[in-house]
Amino acid sequence: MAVERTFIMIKPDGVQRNLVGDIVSRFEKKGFKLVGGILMSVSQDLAEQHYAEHKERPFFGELVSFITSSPVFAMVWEGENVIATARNMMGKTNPADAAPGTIRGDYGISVGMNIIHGSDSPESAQREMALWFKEDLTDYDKTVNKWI
Ligand code: RTP
Ligand code: MG
Repeated sequence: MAVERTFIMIKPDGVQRNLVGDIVSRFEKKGFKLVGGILMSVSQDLAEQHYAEHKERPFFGELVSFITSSPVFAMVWEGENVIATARNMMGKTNPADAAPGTIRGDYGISVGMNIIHGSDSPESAQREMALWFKEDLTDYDKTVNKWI
């Protein structure tokens, strides 16, 4: 299995509800490596580009206004199979269907405010990392990784 990178974003509700530390901790404890992270306000343009695949959906306007309403914490995580594993750690899109033990299953109630975004494929991860992280990501060795 190849080492991958994925784009993860803690949405405005997660930042406002003080879940940044818990979520970062889950990915660290799992064994993934943080290679980029920034707390930022999201422009209308960036939000629309990020969710472009949903632009014809009825909830698009609400989704964009939610993502631009308050800062997000955008990250890139690296590790073996990290794209699919991060999605499993997040749980199903609707927190009502997300299993306990997942981020959305533990902390979310509504589909509109579901705390976290994660890339859903290698193609999405490439596109989203290029969109959100214009500067280089940080390459470094983590010696602990030989135990994972
Ligand atoms: P995300 O892109 O945010 O990681 O979520 P996802 O892949 O699990 O779900 P996706 O189908 O890509 O939907 C994007 C976001 O749109 C909102 N949504 N609202 N009101 C609705 O019926 C509805 N459906 C989707 C959710 O916040 C979802 O995360
Ligand atoms: Mg999605």
